[in-house]
Amino acid sequence: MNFTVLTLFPDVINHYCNASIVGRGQQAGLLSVNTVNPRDFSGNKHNRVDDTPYGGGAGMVMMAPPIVSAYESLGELPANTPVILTTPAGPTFNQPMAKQWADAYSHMVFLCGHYEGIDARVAKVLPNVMPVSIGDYVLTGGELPALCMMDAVSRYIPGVVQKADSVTEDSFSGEQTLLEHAHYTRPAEFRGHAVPDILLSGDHAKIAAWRHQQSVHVTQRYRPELLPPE
Ligand code: 6GU
Repeated sequence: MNFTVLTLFPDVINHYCNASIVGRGQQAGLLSVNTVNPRDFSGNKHNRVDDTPYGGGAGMVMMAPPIVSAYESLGELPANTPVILTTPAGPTFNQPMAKQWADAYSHMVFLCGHYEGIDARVAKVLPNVMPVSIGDYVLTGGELPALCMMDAVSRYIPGVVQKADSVTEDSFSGEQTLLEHAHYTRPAEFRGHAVPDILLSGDHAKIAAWRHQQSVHVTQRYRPELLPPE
């Protein structure tokens, strides 16, 4: 998978993507993350990439020409390559989308919005533009959403996550619609809190049943709407 991020803050993207599991995936050649800065395509002496909104109102709007020029600098991309436009005004990203994108695409472009938004003509001019939000709150820019989505997609690229089970067992992964049970590791006792005995019992059937019951409890408490109807 090749990710290209159009962003005014390439350092933010690269710092995260060069660390941890996504960084290791890049080192292993399983994925790549590249950034292009629309500011380098401003076409004006002051490197301006935003302007006041037609019709008036608060804030600034990202101009279309620098973004479209930045995109065109990428050259030929696979025909189905999506351009994910990060915006609170879109459908909400979820786990099935992460899986589907990982399966469907070899290249994805993320366009990180800033200021009040992006000139609407960008979505008319670029191919395969899909607005996507990461939830019902407003962020100052699209870098964190792009990172969230790339991270979630990366986990579905074979080899990126060490143990295949840890992807399919996760909450929201399709085979599992409950929240995850609690996890414990050494030490067996910490500040008066012991690890539940059953986890030390070696009885795998009992452990599986206990974990399931824990999952139901956690889901009941925090996300009851995820529980199947009675
Ligand atoms: Cl994708 N962008 C911004 N700026 N804010 C958001 C978002 C995206 N998703 C939720 N809030």
